[in-house]
Amino acid sequence: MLKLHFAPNSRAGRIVWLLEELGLEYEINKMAFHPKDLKSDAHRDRHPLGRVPVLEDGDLVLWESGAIVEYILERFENGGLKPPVDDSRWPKYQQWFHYCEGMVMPPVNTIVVQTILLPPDRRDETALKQAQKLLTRALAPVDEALAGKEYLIGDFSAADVMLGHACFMSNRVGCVTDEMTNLKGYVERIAARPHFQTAITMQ
Ligand SMILES: N[C@@H](CCC(=O)N[C@@H](CS)C(=O)NCC(=O)O)C(=O)O
Repeated sequence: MLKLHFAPNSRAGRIVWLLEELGLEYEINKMAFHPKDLKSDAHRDRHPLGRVPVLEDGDLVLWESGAIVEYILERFENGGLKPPVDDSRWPKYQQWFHYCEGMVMPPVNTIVVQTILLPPDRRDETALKQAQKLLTRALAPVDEALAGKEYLIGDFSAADVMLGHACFMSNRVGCVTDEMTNLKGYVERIAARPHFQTAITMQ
């Protein structure tokens, strides 16, 4: 059975969300979002940087949330969450899927580090402001693309599992502005999905 190594309030939520949307069975190893678990020898054996998510399937140990999502869709079932390569929606599906880790999550990481993870005396206001500016800029095209659409490529897809989760996190850190009305509505739609709720509230 698939085994997901998980910590709360992390990208591992994406994988729980996907597995739940697809109705797949899985086991879960719940760890604390804390070095005592994530940097333990046992977890470093699974992931060289001691990060989550990590998926185990038999002898395979796989990390990087995007790669895990693709693996599950290709190996198990895609439940219509990924358009085929000859579908006209496929290129944009790819674009938004990769925009998540490529452009949106780097400034989200910096904001989380500079507002939560670092002790107040080690925080850097300039780095924080720069990341907030970068994130707001990176979200603008997502807001634009969502005009008249419920989800990134129209119907719900695994691009929403990746980038929708990142937009939810961006909203949490206060970077989805009131002017981004399409994106606000999108984050609300994502948050209202029952399987997303299961994932985001998991501790
Ligand atoms: N690009 C990686 C990022 C993995 C990552 O940085 N995960 C964070 C949680 S969201 C983590 O494990 N952080 C713990 C740490 O940095 O010590 C992915 O998409 O899986």
